[in-house]
Amino acid sequence: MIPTFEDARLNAVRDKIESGRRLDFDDGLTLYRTPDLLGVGWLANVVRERKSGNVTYFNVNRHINPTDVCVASCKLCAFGKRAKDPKAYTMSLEQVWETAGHGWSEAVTEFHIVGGLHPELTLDWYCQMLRGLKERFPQVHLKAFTMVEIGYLAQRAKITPREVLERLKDAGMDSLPGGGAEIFSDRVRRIICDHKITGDQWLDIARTAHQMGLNSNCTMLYGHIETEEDRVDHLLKLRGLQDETGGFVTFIPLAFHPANTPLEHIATTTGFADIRQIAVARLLLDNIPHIKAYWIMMTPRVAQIAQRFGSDDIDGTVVEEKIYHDAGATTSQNLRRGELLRLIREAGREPVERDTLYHPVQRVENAFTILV
Ligand code: V47
Repeated sequence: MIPTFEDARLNAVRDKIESGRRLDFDDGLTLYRTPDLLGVGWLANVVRERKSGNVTYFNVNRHINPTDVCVASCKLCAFGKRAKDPKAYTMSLEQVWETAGHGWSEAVTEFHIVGGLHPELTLDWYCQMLRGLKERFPQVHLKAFTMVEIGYLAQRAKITPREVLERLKDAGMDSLPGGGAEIFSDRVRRIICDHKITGDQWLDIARTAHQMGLNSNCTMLYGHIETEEDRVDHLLKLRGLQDETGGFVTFIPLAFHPANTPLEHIATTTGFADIRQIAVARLLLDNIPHIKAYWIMMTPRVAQIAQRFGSDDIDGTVVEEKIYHDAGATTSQNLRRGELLRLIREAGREPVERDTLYHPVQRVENAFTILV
């Protein structure tokens, strides 16, 4: 039975959830503004358990960032560098393929590949990269390129994003990660990422990918200069696109890490805000199957608690992480499979290893089978 809350506004939200009615913009603001975090979390947990029962998903993945050279200079980012910056790097194709196989004894099921907007790397280069990875690691799912990278490749090759997606899909891209969405508000984008595609363009490219049968994730960057209204608007836009396409698999809220960015003066988010964000996402995004608590961003401790506040996924082993660590993250860059299992079990959840599209993975020592 769902309890009665001290904050009467939460009772109205509870009634909607109980009767299967959709939450609206004002409900979203209530969830952000009520001091009753336990109440919000309680409701989110009800929805989470309806969708995923007692299971928390994780995967064994590896991040690969082929280059940090980026023409965009987003104020939110500490990762991107100008081409002439002596600290900038760009891997050769051989280095990408070598990195993919490096430093980890557990067989990964996913490569998560994103990078800067490099002014010289061509669409052909990225296609070769994917083909080389598929040749060497045919069993590994390639979750590659944000909508922002797709938009930039289209602009440079003077073709449409659909054509770019077709070429990459043909070369082995299996799905797309959720990054680069930031916050859809034009006012905020002009300040934090003014050279990036607009929010509408991000949504259009995601729509095109989904229409082509490619799944993707989606994200929201919060904890910078956005308002609560901007966050609700962002989440409802994602929900609207999901109604149309059904192509989003997982939503990942991303807390802004200000260190080493031009927005360094902004305070980092608090645990309260991070946990609330997970819960609000679970409640507003009623049509997106999974909510991921990305441990790299939240710390393993908070990501673990999030498993009782609306999240049903803790991401994966990662191995090497640059975007958050360049922006001051103090978390480790990898977690072994066994550590993920322990975090999940100690939260009272049942761990299930998944592939990128949430098929269960069965392991016998270092080999795996995906149960479709
Ligand atoms: O696109 C960049 C954000 C994203 C900062 O799809 C920053 O499964 C905070 O998208 N502080 C990359 N955030 C991470 C990402 C992601 C992570 C895990 C899983 C998945 C998935 C996607 O991080 C970027 C940008 O939105 N970002 N700089 C920063 N200083």
